[in-house]
Amino acid sequence: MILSEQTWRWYGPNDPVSLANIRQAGATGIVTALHHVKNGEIWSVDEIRKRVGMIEDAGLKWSVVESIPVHEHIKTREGNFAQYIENYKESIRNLAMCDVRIVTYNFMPVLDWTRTDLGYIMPDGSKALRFERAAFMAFDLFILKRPGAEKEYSAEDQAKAKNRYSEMSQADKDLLIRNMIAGLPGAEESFTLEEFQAQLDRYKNIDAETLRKNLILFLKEIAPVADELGVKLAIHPDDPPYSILGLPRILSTEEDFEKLVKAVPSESNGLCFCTGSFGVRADNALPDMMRRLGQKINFVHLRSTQRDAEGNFYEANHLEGDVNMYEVMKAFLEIQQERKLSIPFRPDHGHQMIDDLNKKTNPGYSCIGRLRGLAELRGLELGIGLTLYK
Ligand code: DNO
Repeated sequence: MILSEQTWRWYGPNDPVSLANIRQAGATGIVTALHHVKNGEIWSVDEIRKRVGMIEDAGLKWSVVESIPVHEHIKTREGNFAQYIENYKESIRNLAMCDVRIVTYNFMPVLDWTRTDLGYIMPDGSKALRFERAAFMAFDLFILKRPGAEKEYSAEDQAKAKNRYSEMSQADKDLLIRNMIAGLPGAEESFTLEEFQAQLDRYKNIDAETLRKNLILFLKEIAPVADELGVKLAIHPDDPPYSILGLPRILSTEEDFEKLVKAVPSESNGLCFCTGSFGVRADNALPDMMRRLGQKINFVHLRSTQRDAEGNFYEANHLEGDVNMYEVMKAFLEIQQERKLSIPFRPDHGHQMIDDLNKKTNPGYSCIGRLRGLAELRGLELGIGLTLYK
């Protein structure tokens, strides 16, 4: 039987969760990035080696890069984009030289993942991340005051946003701004409101098809380099998986990913199957989707969300919420047996709980909640695996 490789996201030497902690949690692989290297610059062999050394000294392995950031100029194809693409290729080559061969990235304009509330209190007292639609619309319409935003919301939604906004204290507003644009862990940038609007403006003339075209042009350049070196690329889906703030989003569904595969049929052109991101859409039938895309899945994020009729969602415990993790895990095991390949997954996010409630933690990336997630997920995988494959 082939089981997955269990990995853990580590933000580097400043992460409050140490490599020793991660080893005790039971992960064997590390998912990390050189967050100190400026977006767009080359990751040098020296810097990569240093990081590999730290990880190996702790008895672990650098299994996956998450992420080499894609510079905004590559997404819009302006400014120095050609140079940034060359740098990207060079970083891939340097990683391969150090035997790090899975590279995650995303192509979401301006913002990476987006939540409105980083401390949503669950009935058991732990804290979860949440996307509240009314707060999000209030941010868009009344805080950011994005030109033209009102055209994108129904009268009913606008009324909800107005209500929500009128309930907010100044402190609530400040916190919402921070949550929205000051950069969640792993995000490449953080902005003031003015800077943020200026970034949005850069996408005025870029619709989804143009952005997709730019992604394909980027992939056509980097995939051959990755192919040659046996590096696997893993694009991360949009989170949440739909357009926000008037920005185009192009990786929210199976069809979106298929378009990429069709345009760039390279071996290396693959997916980071994130159940938490895709799972926010009820029309993404995750287990079947996973089976159909199985050959192209190079990395997996396991996490669940709970939606409601208002379009809100919160991050549920890994085995609860809308994601049918049992069926997902069955599909995951199937594709691994079929490909005769152990694919890395990481427990994505976790609730802030127990001692972590009194610590300063990276939102979504505290230790104990992820430890719980990893323990549940690896137990589930082993249990299903032993029943089905012996
Ligand atoms: C959030 C993460 C994302 C992800 C990037 C990949 O928790 O899943 O920040 O790392 O989108 O490029």
